[in-house]
Amino acid sequence: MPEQPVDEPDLGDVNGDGKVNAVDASQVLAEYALHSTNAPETFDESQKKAADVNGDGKINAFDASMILAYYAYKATNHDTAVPIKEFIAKELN
Ligand SMILES: [Ca+2]
Ligand SMILES: [Ca+2]
Repeated sequence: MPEQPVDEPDLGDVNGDGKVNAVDASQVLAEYALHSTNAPETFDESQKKAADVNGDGKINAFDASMILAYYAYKATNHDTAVPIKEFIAKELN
């Protein structure tokens, strides 16, 4: 398997398939569920960075809901959609 770059993962694309969608959101939720039961985490460093879309250092349901919100937004704004970073920055303001 080729090595994934660790420094700049695509924000929100947790499974690295090039898309930000419900699959990523559900992986974030699954990881969050593991954290809350003190189970060992399954995300690598790159996935953690991709999952923490609001950059607060935590992976939780908020990140999952932002990923879903971006996915819904992109589905209705194909041509004009801004990058997820900008979308989240707006959502947080
Ligand atoms: Ca993905
Ligand atoms: Ca977060």
